[in-house]
Amino acid sequence: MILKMAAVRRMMKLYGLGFHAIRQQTSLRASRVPQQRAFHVNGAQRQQPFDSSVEKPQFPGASAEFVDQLEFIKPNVISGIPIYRVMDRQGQIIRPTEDPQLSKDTVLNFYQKMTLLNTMDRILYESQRQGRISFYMTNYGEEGTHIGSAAALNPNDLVFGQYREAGVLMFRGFPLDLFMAQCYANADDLGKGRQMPVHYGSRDLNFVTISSPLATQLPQAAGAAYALKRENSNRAVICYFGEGAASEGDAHAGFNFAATLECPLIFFCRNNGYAISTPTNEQYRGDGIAARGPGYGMMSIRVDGNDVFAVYNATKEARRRAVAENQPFLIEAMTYRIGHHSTSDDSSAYRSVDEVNYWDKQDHPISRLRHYMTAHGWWGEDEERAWRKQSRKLVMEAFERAERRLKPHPDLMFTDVYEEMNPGLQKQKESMWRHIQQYKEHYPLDLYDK
Ligand SMILES: Cc1ncc(C[n+]2csc(CCOP(=O)(O)OP(=O)(O)O)c2C)c(N)n1
Ligand SMILES: [Mg+2]
Repeated sequence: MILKMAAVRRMMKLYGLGFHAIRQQTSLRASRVPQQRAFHVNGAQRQQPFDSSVEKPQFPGASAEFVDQLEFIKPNVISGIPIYRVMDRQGQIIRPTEDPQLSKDTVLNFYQKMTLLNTMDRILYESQRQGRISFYMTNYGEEGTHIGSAAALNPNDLVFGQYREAGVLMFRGFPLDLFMAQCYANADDLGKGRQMPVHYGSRDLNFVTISSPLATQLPQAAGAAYALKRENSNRAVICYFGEGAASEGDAHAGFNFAATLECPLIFFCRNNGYAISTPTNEQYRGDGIAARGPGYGMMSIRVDGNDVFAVYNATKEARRRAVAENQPFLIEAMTYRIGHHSTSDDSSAYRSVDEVNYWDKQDHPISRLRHYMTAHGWWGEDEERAWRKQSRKLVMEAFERAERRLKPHPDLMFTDVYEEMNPGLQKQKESMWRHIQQYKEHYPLDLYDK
């Protein structure tokens, strides 16, 4: 027995030393180093009487007390997480202290970006319907989540998007011509025409290129946020994703890495009610996405995504604290996808027109902000008419320029993967050119960059 105790003490000493050494080596001392628990083996040396109620659990994986009654934790222990909002549906500020008190110019900019996005969506959606582009995804109804969150960030914060966040990029200053160039896959496209439409990316605007496989961006964002923390850069990462993507295994990996590595990262879930045709009541059983935050040890909040000020306030505070305290935040923005999932979807097959109309007519982020502006005397019918005309003109002109522009040189399909093209790719390139020569009539090369 004495020998055994001595062995345990030696082991603890070893562990203690090891832990200490690791701590000393790293310059990345966690800002919230968990309290090391005192290791007491209660009553080990004690004689009778023995009081089991004073025993404390020593398991390294939990900080908790013992109980002596069998009881399962109910899944709804966290349920009905409230939805933070600043404005009611009529655009009236509910509690004056929550009003972010943004200037008239700032609010007008929010409104103009939200409506410009809406106009761009309409024109590109129609353009796909007319066969001019291959695919499109609209952002209808989610404009408040984009603009409210984008405005709360610093321009050098890094953005990882899913695919329905064009407003974030627009807010950062991505020009209409580049949106169009990407969707038309023309020679001006930053991605050189190699991606499906709406898979935008911009190095200059710190917006990582969209990838199609769902949720890949979550672990990538955790990695990027960890790198930014190591650089002491005072930058944050924001990672957007849908409630459907949150069911992917990668979402778990991203949440857990971000929490354990204490990364300055904002996970921003757009809960728009659907993942293509899968409604939320088939997507999960718990109380949405915000309820998962505490499970990962993450600060979490649920906000009204159709209230641009609520989104702004929540993101601003999450951003401030994420960087100041090196910890991730989870924001679940409740909203509604008014459009079809994409141009490959017909949502009338799985939801009613009445349901869609409710959100379009009665709980829309754009009309809510407009009510607010009107109440302040900042916007009226005349301004609206003039802006509608002007914004449509801007979009149409960019659209016409993009359509006229040449396509990228076909060779570009094979570049940029390796610094030097490897023999496999070289062979594929040659075979492509043989094919093009053979079926010349189907390949109008004069429309491609020389
Ligand atoms: C790994 C993976 N599985 C399936 C798909 C097909 N897919 C594309 S979008 C989508 C729905 C995603 O829904 P959600 O995350 O809620 O985003 P939303 O479209 O509502 O904005 C699915 C299933 C995919 N792209 N990647
Ligand atoms: Mg969704």
